[in-house]
Amino acid sequence: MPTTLITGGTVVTSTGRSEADVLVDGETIVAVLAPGSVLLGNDLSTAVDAVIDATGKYVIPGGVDAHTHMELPFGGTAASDTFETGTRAAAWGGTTTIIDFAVQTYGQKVMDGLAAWHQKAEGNCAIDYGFHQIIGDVNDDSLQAMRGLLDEGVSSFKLFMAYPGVFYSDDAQILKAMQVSADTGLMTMMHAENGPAIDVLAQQLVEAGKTDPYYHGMARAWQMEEEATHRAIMLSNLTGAPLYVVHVSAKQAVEQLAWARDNGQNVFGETCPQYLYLSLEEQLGASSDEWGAFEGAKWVCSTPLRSKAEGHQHHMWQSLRTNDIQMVSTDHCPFCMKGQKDLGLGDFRKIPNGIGSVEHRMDLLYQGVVDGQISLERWVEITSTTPARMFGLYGRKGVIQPGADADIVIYDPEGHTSIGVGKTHHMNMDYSAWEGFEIDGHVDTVMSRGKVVVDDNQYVGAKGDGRYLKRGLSQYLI
Ligand code: DUC
Ligand code: ZN
Ligand code: ZN
Repeated sequence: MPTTLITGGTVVTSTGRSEADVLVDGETIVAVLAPGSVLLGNDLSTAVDAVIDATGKYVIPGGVDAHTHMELPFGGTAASDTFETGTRAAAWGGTTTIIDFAVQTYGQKVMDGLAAWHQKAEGNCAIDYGFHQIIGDVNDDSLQAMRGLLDEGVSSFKLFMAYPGVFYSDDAQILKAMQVSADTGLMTMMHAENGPAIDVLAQQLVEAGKTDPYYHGMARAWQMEEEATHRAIMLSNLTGAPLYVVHVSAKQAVEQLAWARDNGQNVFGETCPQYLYLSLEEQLGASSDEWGAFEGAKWVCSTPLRSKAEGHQHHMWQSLRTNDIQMVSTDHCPFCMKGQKDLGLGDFRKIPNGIGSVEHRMDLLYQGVVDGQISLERWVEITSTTPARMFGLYGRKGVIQPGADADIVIYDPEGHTSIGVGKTHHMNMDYSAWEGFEIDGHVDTVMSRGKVVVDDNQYVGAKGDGRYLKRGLSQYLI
């Protein structure tokens, strides 16, 4: 197996940084050494097959994006990134692992849903991938099948308190699924918004002629998120199920999570770049010659963007610092404006929900380091180490240490990244939700299990490089 030495860089992990060389043998990191180490009389740089000079750069574990939706059928269409295009875009941005959501639809068997996801992904991915399981139909058969998920390497399942008639579970179904979660250790992941109440508000808005994309966020008010988050916490408290709330956007929902954690509950939360950087006010102000106010559809996602005046974004950065929120995923669910988002012209309820960010998460969060919001180590922790540990991948992923998979990103703090279509954009979308964002940093080199897949602004990997990851239980629970 080829050997590679990464020299001269600053190795950054969640616990610190040091000047060190990293030795890779085949797919694995075998040593982290003092710079210029001589091993058994050999100058290592002459003994290896390849040397990568990382002088002046950060050497970090590859990003782990624990929330993506490649090819998800949703809102009358399907997410526009395939596993091939989406994982390649992820690699471009320094993410070397995704955990995507396999779907059990209403009436379908859980294991059939999982098998369908394997079929979509196998042989197509640029980077390693795992699956969570969406349970879209909680019934006796699914509850039984869930007990077999861990054997399949799936240690988490997601329920929806939103989307009645699609993925929605009522409280009785949630309670039963959480009992299985408490019994097995599978993590319950929750989309926490009160869907039935939201649907009433949305209908009232449309009937009042308020059909623009902005009203999507008005219908999905923060009270809907706070209430559902609280309900999920109490059901988790009652059953003893570990709970992970996805795409937290409202500061009041964070307060619920912090309260539960302070009470000693195994409750966790993720946020996404859109809830750190984007706002409802910007969506309201969005307008273009092509789309008019429908321009705002570019940022229709659920949970929705929140008001800057109400301080949600500020609170979210603060929560990342204080660990009230533990990690950042993307909820990557891309749709094109033409032929997809435009299904909702004249009725915001028909706009497919989702934003594409899998390519930009590492850069966007690094900008938080530059802006003084988080430390370098915390950047690595919330984008790589914690996601790996939360979902049973730590040791292989999320860290630079001997024995770990050689998923390594060389990040140049002196580099620059201009985000946008025609600049850095490899996601299969006809627009970027991040158009115009300028990042003081750059992903230079990306290694996936020892193979360089991105180098000097070139993609040099191949479809099928990525392998399925069987995951264990969350390492926050054992
Ligand atoms: N939210 C989105 O924005 N898209 C996909 C599903 C979800 O919950
Ligand atoms: Zn969701
Ligand atoms: Zn999602």
